[in-house]
Amino acid sequence: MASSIFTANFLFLSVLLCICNATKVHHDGRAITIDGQRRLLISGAIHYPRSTPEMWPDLIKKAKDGGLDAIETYVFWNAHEPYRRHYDFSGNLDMIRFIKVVQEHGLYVFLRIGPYVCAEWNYGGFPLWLHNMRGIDILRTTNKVYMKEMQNFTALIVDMVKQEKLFASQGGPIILSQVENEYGNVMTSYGKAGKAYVKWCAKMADSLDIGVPWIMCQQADAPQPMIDTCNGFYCDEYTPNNGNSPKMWTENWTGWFKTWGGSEPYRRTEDLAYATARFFQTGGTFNNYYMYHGGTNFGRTAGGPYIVTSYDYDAPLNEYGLFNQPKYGHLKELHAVLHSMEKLLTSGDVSNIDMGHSITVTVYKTADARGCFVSNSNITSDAKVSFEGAVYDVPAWSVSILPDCKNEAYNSAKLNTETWVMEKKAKHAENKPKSLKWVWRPENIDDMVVKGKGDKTVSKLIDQKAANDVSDYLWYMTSVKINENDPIWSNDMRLKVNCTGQVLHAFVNGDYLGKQYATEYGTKHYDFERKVKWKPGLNHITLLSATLGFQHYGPQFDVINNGVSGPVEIIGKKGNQKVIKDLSSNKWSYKAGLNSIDRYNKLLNVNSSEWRSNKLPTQRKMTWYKTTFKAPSGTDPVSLDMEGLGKGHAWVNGKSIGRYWPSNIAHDVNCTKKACDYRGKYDYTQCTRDCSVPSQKWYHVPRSFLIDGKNELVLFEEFGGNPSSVNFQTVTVGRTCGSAYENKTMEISCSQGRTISAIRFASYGDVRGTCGSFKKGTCHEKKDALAIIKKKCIGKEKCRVKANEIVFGSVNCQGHSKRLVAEAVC
Ligand SMILES: *[C@@H]1O[C@H](CO)[C@@H](O)[C@H](O)[C@H]1NC(C)=O
Ligand SMILES: *[C@@H]1O[C@H](CO)[C@@H](O)[C@H](O)[C@H]1NC(C)=O
Ligand SMILES: *[C@@H]1O[C@H](CO)[C@@H](O)[C@H](O)[C@H]1NC(C)=O
Ligand SMILES: *[C@@H]1O[C@H](CO)[C@@H](O)[C@H](O)[C@H]1NC(C)=O
Ligand SMILES: *[C@@H]1O[C@H](CO)[C@@H](O)[C@H](O)[C@H]1NC(C)=O
Ligand SMILES: *[C@@H]1O[C@H](CO)[C@@H](O)[C@H](O)[C@H]1NC(C)=O
Ligand SMILES: CC(=O)N[C@H]1CO[C@H](CO)[C@@H](O)[C@@H]1O
Repeated sequence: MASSIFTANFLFLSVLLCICNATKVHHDGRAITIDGQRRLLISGAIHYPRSTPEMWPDLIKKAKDGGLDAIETYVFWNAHEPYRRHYDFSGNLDMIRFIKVVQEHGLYVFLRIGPYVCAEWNYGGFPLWLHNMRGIDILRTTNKVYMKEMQNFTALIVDMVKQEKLFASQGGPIILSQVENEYGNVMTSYGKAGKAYVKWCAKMADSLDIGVPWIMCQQADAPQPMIDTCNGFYCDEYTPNNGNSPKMWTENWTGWFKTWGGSEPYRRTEDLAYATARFFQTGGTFNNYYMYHGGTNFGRTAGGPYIVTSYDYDAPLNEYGLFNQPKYGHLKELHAVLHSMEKLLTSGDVSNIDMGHSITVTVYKTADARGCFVSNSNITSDAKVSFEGAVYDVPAWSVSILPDCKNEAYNSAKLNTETWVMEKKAKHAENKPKSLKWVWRPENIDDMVVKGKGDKTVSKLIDQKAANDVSDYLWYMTSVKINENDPIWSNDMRLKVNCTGQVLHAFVNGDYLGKQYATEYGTKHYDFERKVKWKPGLNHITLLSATLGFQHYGPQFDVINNGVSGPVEIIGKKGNQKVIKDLSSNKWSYKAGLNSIDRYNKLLNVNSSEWRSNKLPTQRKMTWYKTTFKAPSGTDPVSLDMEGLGKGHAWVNGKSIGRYWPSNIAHDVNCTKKACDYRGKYDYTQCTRDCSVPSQKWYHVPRSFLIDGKNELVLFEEFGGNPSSVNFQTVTVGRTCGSAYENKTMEISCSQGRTISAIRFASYGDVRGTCGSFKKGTCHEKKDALAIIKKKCIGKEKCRVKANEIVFGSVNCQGHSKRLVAEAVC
């Protein structure tokens, strides 16, 4: 009896304790409410495995300074549970530590558990063992085995978070959580089961009793109490599926990802600011930038297939964690203005005035205040908008915000933020290519290509998914007897292999036939076909398939083929007659992986005595290279220049920095020659740069991977390349271009202790051109702007100059906007 009274008391006490510092998160049709207050919330995505724990505090501090209220992250199932019931939450997988760092900075957390996450992440975050479980055909449907596993992982994450009291309902920072992800986009392909699955997800999530709202993004039929939300480049035209759900934008795409063979997509700051401002103008109250910091796909985490190692995403913080200016600064200003209008936007009465020509004025009104938006969605025509006795200059495809309905505090197309042009520098002699001394050794592949010896034999071709993702590589080996009197025998006999894997290498009787790879993003069948000199009798065929990440998106993406899908055929000719010998159901022997990498992508034999220092080979496939180097001095981020290499994987001090493939040249034809026009609906093919150069030549080496003494770089070169131009450089601001419209303040800064060394251009008026190519306009200052800026800025780390006539004298631009522009060298 006594003990049960004690238990009851104890429970009562802990409930009390919880309530004391709990935060109540609810919502109504207007906004998320926190402790009863409607909130305007700005969130940004930072995926913890795409940076390092050492980078987290700085990234989150910058996010907070940029005006964010919350950090959003997915949870990455296949990273945390690489083998069933074997978990990893160490290093950059320490999700709890990440949440606590956000908490320490006083920001909220939006935890998108999924556990399907898409995210251009390998297999969308699903572990391959899940696909291979008995009783599972397809994932993301009402399959009992799948549902049990999905619930098990979701519950595990919820339990871990609850233990640490990290939900807002427990006094923690997590205000929102998400189950599933963009299922609405693909649901019809699952038939009736799709709808049932959504209901089950909602019920399952609800049963976990987390005390904060759950979200299902892109899910028009999300059952209550799940909140349906919008993802996309624009969400102004979106309405949630329930009058009691606020208008929330869970993925506001700040840019786009890059693919091998692709150029660099980017999204203009003016357009991103327009989309965000329009969203709040049209009643939005929660916005999450996807991504705020994109980061790096370390190890084999890149999805795909064909996503590159950098996941920079043109986000406000670049891959290295530095400001992506002007995006970061221009959004920071927007956030400050929006936050100043929180009460109006979440509680005010709304009225819209259609001014024609795609111009709309929106007025928010409470008993004691008014705030206005003036949007010009016209793609071509700048507008002078007359409203309540004043005239506003609203450029095409822009939104002006007047927090008091009188003064323009912000316009999405008028940049008052500097533009940084980043540079890579090899500042120290020790980081120049010549100072690196290389050793090498071959990967021993004789067992496979000569002996045809694998670990497992099956009488069919298997998909690479069957190998449980222990490696990028799967060897397929078989032998075939052909005699000179076979009907197929002739002197024109070919080997033909039908593939869905991303890269195929083929060998016959130990001789290399060549390689082939898919040239486009997405899984495409391709045929490898080569003439072969067969020998009478037994011939050994060895195929090596290499994946570049498993499909991460699409209807039933989880069953899309990857590997040697077949058929594998020998094609001969008798006269004009084609004769085919199909080897697809031969006895095939399999081996997954390389000898020198374990199933966690860790290096083996780094210190083996096989390393050779003589006659460094180049263009030799399946070759290991090793060198030591000194870390570049200072604290600037470090980047590895891989020019000259083919394709492979790189490790620094045993830590993977990801797949490399600098020999893959961006084939695009779409590179925007001039500055890309921000006006009009953006899609990711619209603005790209860096065509006809390697899709990715630079690879981020986090500072925390480096030590003071000798560092070790190890490369596995799959295609063959030349490491002799590899070198380490640091990433810094090379030039900066300040910009400020009339009466605003222009700031230019070099950051990280560097000072402004020269001013290349300065003018106040209707300046033309862009950073690097500025020209004075038809109206400009009378005083010597260049001399004024030089005097104020040279030798300083940062300088601020007011854009007005007191400083530059009177300038008559006949009603056109004036701005101060300067280009500085750091
Ligand atoms: C997950 O499944 C294991 C058995 O495989 C079980 O021991 C564990 O309790 C389950 N975890 C949760 C959170 O349901
Ligand atoms: C854009 O503005 C021009 C000039 O005012 C006008 O002729 C045109 O109809 C407008 N377009 C739209 C779509 O409103
Ligand atoms: C490869 O096999 C697939 C499936 O059988 C077939 O559709 C395709 O036409 C074949 N060849 C190529 C080049 O895609
Ligand atoms: C290789 O040898 C070096 C120097 O002896 C040592 O510091 C390092 O830990 C070794 N690495 C491995 C993976 O054994
Ligand atoms: C080039 O742009 C066009 C039109 O936007 C698009 O359809 C095409 O896919 C783009 N090509 C590439 C390689 O991105
Ligand atoms: C800038 O300030 C001056 C002086 O206060 C004022 O006359 C002018 O209208 C302002 N210009 C703008 C664009 O706000
Ligand atoms: C909501 C939304 O805008 N979804 C879009 C996301 O992006 C894909 C690819 O560009 C579009 O097909 C969707 O319509």
